[in-house]
Amino acid sequence: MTKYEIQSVLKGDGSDWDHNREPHLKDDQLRAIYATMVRVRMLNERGMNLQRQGRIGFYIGSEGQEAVHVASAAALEPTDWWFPHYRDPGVALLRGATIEQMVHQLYGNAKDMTKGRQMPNHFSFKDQSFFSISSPLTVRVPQAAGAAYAMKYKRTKQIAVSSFGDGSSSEGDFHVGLNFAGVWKAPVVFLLNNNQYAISVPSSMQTASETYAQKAEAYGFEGVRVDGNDPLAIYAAMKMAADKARAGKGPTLIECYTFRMGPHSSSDDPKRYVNPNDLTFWGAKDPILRMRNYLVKKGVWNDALEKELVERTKDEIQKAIEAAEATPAPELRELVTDVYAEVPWHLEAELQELKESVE
Ligand SMILES: Cc1ncc(C[n+]2csc(CCOP(=O)(O)OP(=O)(O)O)c2C)c(N)n1
Repeated sequence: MTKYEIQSVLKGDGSDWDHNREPHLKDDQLRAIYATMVRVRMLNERGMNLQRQGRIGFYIGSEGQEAVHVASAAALEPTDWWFPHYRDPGVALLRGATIEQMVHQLYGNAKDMTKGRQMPNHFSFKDQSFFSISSPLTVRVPQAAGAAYAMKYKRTKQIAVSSFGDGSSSEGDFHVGLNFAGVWKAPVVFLLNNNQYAISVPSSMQTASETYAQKAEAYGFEGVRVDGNDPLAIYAAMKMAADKARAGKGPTLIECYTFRMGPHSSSDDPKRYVNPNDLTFWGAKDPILRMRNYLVKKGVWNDALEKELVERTKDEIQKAIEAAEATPAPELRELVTDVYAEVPWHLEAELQELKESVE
């Protein structure tokens, strides 16, 4: 295998695989990865519909890229800090966050953990070591590098993961974060979701390098390139990188080569720039389909389990929407009381004005 060749375990539609490279996961772990990817896909479908119906303002999904974040998270300890891309809800779900918590956030209501002060989909789950999602791209790279250095300094044995897209690698923060992590051997993994687009800008216009993985070399650490539609290959790459980071051997950059099967967000129309042949090609490599075929062939999944998962998730999403729609908006007053213990007179006056205008 050449240095930046794409690493894979699954072959074709997933019903065959490379037995020498297969990571040895317990049946429960395999089922959890698969179920989480399905839950993410179902939440995406419903979330996009809610936006189209005018019930929420914005949605951003991860169709076709579920394996990148879910299989990676499965290779970590639940206390390892995840500095998320906006396409990563599965990390929090795998670690025990609920769909209901996510749906409250989509509605920006009083039970939204961000109290309506973030865009929909910009979750934050402290209990799941899932850092607050920032709208400005790539800030999560130096954040994760710095947090990882703190973990090393305090000898906590945790690691940090920074997850972001190919377009994000054009920001200065990418270079600042990778450089810092390389110099200080910070226990961090950089997970680059190369879905081949940054909104409408194709990857070919994003970099002159042949791969993203090779960029790690300039900062003195290893880069690997993985099939982003192969949960087993992603798990194996993240496990290797996490073990290495925990052993004090520094960072790794993992490039997951995949394709964005949906729009960038609810504000985008990819029909204007994505070639439909690409969708057909990548649709056949759907990570959920491949994982299901693998699990069925191994005898750990079947139609009855599939039906139960789909029905349960449908019900969970429906109940979450009903709960979110029955929850009032956050208290206006908290806009200032969350910042000031004693509200200054001029903000009190502004608050009064705001209340009158809302009423
Ligand atoms: C600093 C900054 N610049 C621009 C934007 C606008 N913007 C939001 S998403 C996006 C594309 C990001 O592409 P990529 O990093 O490849 O991630 P993807 O959405 O493809 O997963 C851009 C340019 C932003 N949010 N922040």
